[in-house]
Amino acid sequence: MSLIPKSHPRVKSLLIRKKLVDGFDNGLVAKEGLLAQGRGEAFDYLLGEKTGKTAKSAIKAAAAQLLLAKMPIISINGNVAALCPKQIILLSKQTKAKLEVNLFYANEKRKTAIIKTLKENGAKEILGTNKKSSTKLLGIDSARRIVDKNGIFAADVVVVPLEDGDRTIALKKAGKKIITFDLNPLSRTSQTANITIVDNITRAIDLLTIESKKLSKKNPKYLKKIVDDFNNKKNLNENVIQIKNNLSRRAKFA
Ligand code: PTJ
Repeated sequence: MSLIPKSHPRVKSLLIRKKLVDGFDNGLVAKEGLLAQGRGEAFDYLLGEKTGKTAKSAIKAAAAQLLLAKMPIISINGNVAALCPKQIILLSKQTKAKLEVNLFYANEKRKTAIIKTLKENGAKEILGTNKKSSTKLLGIDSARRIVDKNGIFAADVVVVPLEDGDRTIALKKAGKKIITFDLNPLSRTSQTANITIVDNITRAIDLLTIESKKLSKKNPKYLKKIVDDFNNKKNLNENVIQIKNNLSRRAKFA
C-alpha cells in the first residue's frame, strides 16, 4: 500500500492521467488528446500543481463574463468529456450556458460516445449533432469550423477549454468573447483569449461554478467592472513569472 496520501498533488495528477487513459479506452479521447494531456501535465508541474492567485482572478473574471453574456456556450472536446463531464454540466446549469460538442479530430463514433457520456452525467440538450443546423466558421481549416447555427455561431461568449489556437482567433474575429482553460500560458489560445484560466481544468472548473453562483446576486455594473479590471496579458505574464520562480527554486535544490 502506498504511503503517499490521495490528496498529494502527484497522486492527484496520476488520477487525472487515469481519467484520460480510461477516456481513450472508452472511445472519448483522440490519440492526440493523450499528447495534449502530457503537455498540460508538464505545465501543471511547473506551476506547482495548485490553483494560484492568477488563476483565481481569471476565474472571477470568467464568472462575471459568463453572467453578463446574452448567449453563453461551452464547447466540449474529447479531453473535457473524459476529465470532467459532471462538472462541466454543473457549470452550464449555473451559468445557463449551452453545450456544443466540437472536435478538432472529427470522428462520428467518438462524437456519439461523448454525447452518451454527457447525457449519462445529466446533460439535457447538446448541440453539434444536427447536420441541418450546422454552418461554417470562417478562418478555420480543421473540422472545428463546423458549428451549430443556434450554438457557437450565435453565441456572444464561448468557453473553449483545452483548445488549439486557430479557432480562438477565428471566434474572436467573429466578435465573440473567449474564455479558455489552458495550463500553457504561452499557447496561442492562451494569448488570444479574452480570459485565460491557467490551471488544470479538473481543479478550476468547480471553482468557476462556485464563483458564478456567488456573483449571480450582483448587478451587471458590478460584473462589468470585474471584467474591465481584468488584464489577460498581465495575468499570463504573472503565470510565466511563477514558472520561472518555481524553476529557480527547484534548481537550487538540484
Ligand atoms: O477531442 P478533439 O478532437 O477536439 O481534440 C482535443 C485536443 C486537446 C487533442 C486538441 O484540442 C489539441 O490538439 O489541443 P492542443 O493543441 O494540444 O492544446 C491543448 C492545450 O490544453 C495545451 O496547451 C495543454 O497544455 C492544455 N491542457 C492539457 N490538459 C489540460 C490543459 N489545460 C488545462 N487542464 C488540463 N487538464
